[in-house]
Amino acid sequence: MATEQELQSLFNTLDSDQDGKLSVNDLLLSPGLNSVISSATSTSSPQALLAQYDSDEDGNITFEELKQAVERAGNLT
Ligand SMILES: [Ca+2]
Ligand SMILES: [Ca+2]
Repeated sequence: MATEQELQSLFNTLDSDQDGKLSVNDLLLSPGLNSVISSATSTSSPQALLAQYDSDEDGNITFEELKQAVERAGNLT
């Protein structure tokens, strides 16, 4: 379970190159945080997260896409 605020700070921490999007690379650089994302979105890997929730298929997860993923998994409070 996460609030939108917690999710935003998690997102910012994961976005290591600060471009406002999470690439597979950003996610792989922080295995610990990535496991938090995985459990919040019910996905098993960054690749699975992108395959299921990268709705505009640009190869990155924006905050909106992440929020939707967590919402759909029923973990946004
Ligand atoms: Ca990034
Ligand atoms: Ca995207």
